[in-house]
Amino acid sequence: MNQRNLKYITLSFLLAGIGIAAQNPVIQTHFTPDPAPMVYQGKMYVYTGDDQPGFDFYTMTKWRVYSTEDMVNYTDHGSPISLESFSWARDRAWAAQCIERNGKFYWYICVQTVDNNMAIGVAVSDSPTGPFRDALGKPLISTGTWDNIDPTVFIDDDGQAYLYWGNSKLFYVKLNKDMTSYQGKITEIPQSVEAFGGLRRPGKSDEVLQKQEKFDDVYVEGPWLYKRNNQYYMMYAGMTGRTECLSYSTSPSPTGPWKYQGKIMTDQPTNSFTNHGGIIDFKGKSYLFYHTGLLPAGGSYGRSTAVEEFRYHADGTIPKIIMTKEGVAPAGTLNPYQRTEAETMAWSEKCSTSENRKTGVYVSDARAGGYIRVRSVDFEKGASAFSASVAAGIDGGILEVHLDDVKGPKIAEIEIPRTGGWEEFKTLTTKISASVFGVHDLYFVFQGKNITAGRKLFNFDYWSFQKK
Ligand code: FUB
Repeated sequence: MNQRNLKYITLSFLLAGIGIAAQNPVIQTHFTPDPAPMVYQGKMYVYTGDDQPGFDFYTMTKWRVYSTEDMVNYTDHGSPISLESFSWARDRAWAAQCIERNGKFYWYICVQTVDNNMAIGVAVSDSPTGPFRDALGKPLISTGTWDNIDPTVFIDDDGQAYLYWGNSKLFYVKLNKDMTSYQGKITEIPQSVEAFGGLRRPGKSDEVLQKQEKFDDVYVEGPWLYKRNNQYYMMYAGMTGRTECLSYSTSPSPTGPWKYQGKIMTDQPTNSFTNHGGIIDFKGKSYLFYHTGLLPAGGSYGRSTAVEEFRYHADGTIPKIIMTKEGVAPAGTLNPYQRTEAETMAWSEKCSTSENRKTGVYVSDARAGGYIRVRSVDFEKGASAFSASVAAGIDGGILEVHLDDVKGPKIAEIEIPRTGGWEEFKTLTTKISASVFGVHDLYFVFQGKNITAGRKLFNFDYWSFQKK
């Protein structure tokens, strides 16, 4: 490597280290509302909905799963469940949460039923990414109302599991150990100023309430129950100003009485009426997952998962959290010498993801000028070759590999010939053309030769480097 390259790579490394590129929303290939995080065996899984903007309502039909080991590179695991997974579901695949118990994964969802009400169901799997199946073949909670949305589930240290849910009213039941049935009656938590900061005035819509001077905060939806230092926390979407805020209450017991603690995230340029999320610890840090409408073409019906790190105050209270574009710092590095799925990414433009039975999830529709950014890749002492599994129905696609910026030093390039079809993946290998070592952000840049601008170039399944 010459002196100029060395200087460039060192400077790029420093810039990458201070995280100047956008990181929120964390998924750009699909809309991902209502994020519900779960930590399992050293990985953070995030279960989300799937907004379809253009319908002018929350007309959602499926749910999605992502995972990350470093909080910046997220792997797309596709959509293991949809309305079709529940024979009794009709529409509105709304907010959901997954939890592990004894090696099984229980994904609590809510949907509109054939009788037009909302009900809560549960799907079960042996793996956090599926396949999942409807555990009951019928709803777990169905009371013939619209109240049954947004389930949150929590297992206490004594093994007792709790399911909370509700829109404008907050309910809970104690789940049995099988996680698919419950004991006792459904209990409604009384709404009070002490518990949730305000009171819903009967007969008045949220819009009317927002205009009233005395209107402060009120429980609306999206509960998230967890425990920290023997205190129980209930985060929820409250109502204040022009959009929902995230607020929280605490209690010495999992069933209340709840004491209002204030707003966590409020009055910010979110471009979404709703907010909904979860709080979780991972690798010694605390994170808030939430959603915004800030992705291009997003909005109230095109919402995306975002994440911020925060620190609890010494007394256990949660600080006010600001939405940022930068998101969180990497909580680890990525090893480029093992197979990495192309759908593991920190940021992407001009591509999407698809899945089929043979290949699973892969990056699809790569178009000229698009790219995938993978953060914090540790090349250690150096790489000698680069391999990529790609598929193309036409010739002319080029996959370039750059360091630290779309226009940073190019270390590899693969010309992609037609492989026999858009889903016929072939592994192509090339030598590394410049010296690379240490930690870098990687950019896989899509280019086309003699291909009409905007046309699909190739699909991309996985990649790896060979060590020097
Ligand atoms: O995503 C549909 C609905 O919007 C959720 O169930 C609510 O919490 C709100 O985010």
